[in-house]
Parts: sequence; C-alpha cells; structure tokens
Amino acid sequence: MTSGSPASRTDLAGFLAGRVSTDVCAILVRFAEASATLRDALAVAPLSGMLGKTGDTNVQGESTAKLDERANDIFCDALRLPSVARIISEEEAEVVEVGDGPYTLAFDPLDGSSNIGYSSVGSILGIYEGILGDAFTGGAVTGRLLVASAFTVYGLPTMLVVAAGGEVASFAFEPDERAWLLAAERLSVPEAAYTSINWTYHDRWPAHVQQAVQAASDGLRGRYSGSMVEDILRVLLAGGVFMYPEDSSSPQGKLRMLYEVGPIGFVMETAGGGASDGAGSVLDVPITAPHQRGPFIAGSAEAVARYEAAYAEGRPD
Ligand code: AHM
Ligand code: MG
Repeated sequence: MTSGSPASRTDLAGFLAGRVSTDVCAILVRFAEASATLRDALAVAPLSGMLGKTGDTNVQGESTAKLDERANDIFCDALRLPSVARIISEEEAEVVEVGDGPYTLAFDPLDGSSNIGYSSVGSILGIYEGILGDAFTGGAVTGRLLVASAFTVYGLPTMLVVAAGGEVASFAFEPDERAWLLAAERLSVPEAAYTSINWTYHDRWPAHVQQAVQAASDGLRGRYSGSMVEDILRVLLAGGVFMYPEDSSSPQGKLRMLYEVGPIGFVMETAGGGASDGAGSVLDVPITAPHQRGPFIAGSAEAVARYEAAYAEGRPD
C-alpha cells in the first residue's frame, strides 16, 4: 500500500484518468459527487427534520427512512448518464430503464440505515457490463460482470473506496474544496486483526456455520457496527473478516448480491482478500433476480480460507 502524502493533490478524476474508460470515470465521479451531496444532508439531519421514517416499506419489506428516500433520489438523478442502460437500487422495486448505454448500475443508496443519526452509514455502487434485467435467467449474471465498484463511509473522515483498473484506492473528502483526494493507493488487505459479525444471531446459525465463524474468528478482536460499509473499511485497512452468513431467520443471508455483496466482494478480491459465500467466491454465484440475497464472508484471505475449510468440513451432505 502506498499512502498519499498529507499534501496529496490527486483527485478522483485525476487518479482514474488513463486507468479506466472515460465512461467508467464519469460514472465514478458522479457517484462521488452524489455522495458529497448526501454527506451534507446527513451532517445536518438532526436539525433539518430528515431523521425518522417515511411510513412506507421498500420492496424488501423494510421500513424506509426519510434519508433512504432522499439518498435514492440523489443517486438516481446523478447517475442517469449516456453510458447507463439500467439502474437497480435497493429502494426501487423494479429495474429502472435509463438509456442505451453499455452498463447497468446497481446501488445501495444508504447502507446501514439502522445507524442513521447515531453512527456511520455509507453508499455502495457496482458498475456491471451489459444490460442486466433481461439476463436474469440461466445463471448468466454473476459478479464477474463488474468492471468497477465503489463505496463511501460518511464518518470523519468521510471516505470513498474505489476498485477500478485492477487496484483499490481510497479517497478522503476535503470539505473546503469539495474534492475527493487520494488517501492511499494499491490497497492490500492486511493480515486479520478484527472479526465483525452479529454474534446475537449465534443460535440461529446451523452447526457448520457456527464452526466456520469460530474458525475464522480465532484469535481476532470483535468489532461490529451494523453498517457493513464501516466494518468493511476497517477490515480493508486494518485486516480482519466481516461475516453475514445464512441463518434460520435469513436462510439466504441478509445482504443483496448485486449492490452489497458483489461490489464489496469485488473490492476485497481486487485488494488481494477473500469474498466467499462459504463454498466459493461470491463473484461466481449466479444471480437470477435484482434483489437476490446471499451469505457473505469477506476480508483477509487467510481468515476467509479458515471459514471455507470449516464450512466444508461441517456441512451436511
Ligand atoms: P441496509 O442496507 O438496509 O442498511 O441493510 C444492510 C445492513 C448492513 O450494512 C449491516 O451489515 C447489516 O444490515 C446489519 O444487519 P443486522 O442488524 O441484522 O446485524
Ligand atoms: Mg445495505
């Protein structure tokens, strides 16, 4: 990993130039700009009447926060670019038709909604090659169609992580200039230090999942925020493993393949880490519906490998 110096002047567009196509660069820059707009709304939410629920539920049956809705509007408006064919959002029941471009964008406008007003939340973007939606049959869609992905964490610092052009880089938001400046490039997931999982679900996990979680967590310190983006940033920068496995309440796991598991898995694998559903890479899992869920184990390669080994050993035939 190479850290940007305190005086780093490389902004996101400058970093991406020559590493990705102009279309992919434009999408990532728009995502970053929209994230800055959402950050402003989050920063004053306790003063602006933007905390609380709308009273509606989304397609997943989850009650929608006012800021979920605002975040969705911000990203849907910002990402209607000529290179975009379709948009798939956590907050949109249906696939949204945009135009004739070569890419489908999948995003979670506000990840970690239960933390709004208390702790860090973030946004997640996956840029997929092709027109997803028509191809949701026959197992044709997988995370291997990702050409780039990104996520933000609205804390202090406010961070943007981008996986593009074969490497992962982080950027910090500089509020005076409203610029995303390079913080570190060529990120590589360090050896595991932290384990991140909702331990209160222990009794809901099948026996082989209990064993696998234990094996992956061996010798690590616990940290869990309820915002995947925050936990993933820690794992990416300090080493560790984030886990949201299948359980008796969520037999497929909770997290959604196209806009949570896939984009974050792409970041982890690009940074030399692991991203698994327990049996293999999440990027190889066939996706047959826009809001499909999947188990997700991601982080330092050796910790993910320990999970997979115990999972295979204990799994009933
Ligand atoms: P959300 O996109 O509706 O916020 O749901 C995803 C979030 C993740 O950020 C987090 O890891 C997980 O849900 C927390 O769930 P739980 O409260 O079951 O531990
Ligand atoms: Mg989410």
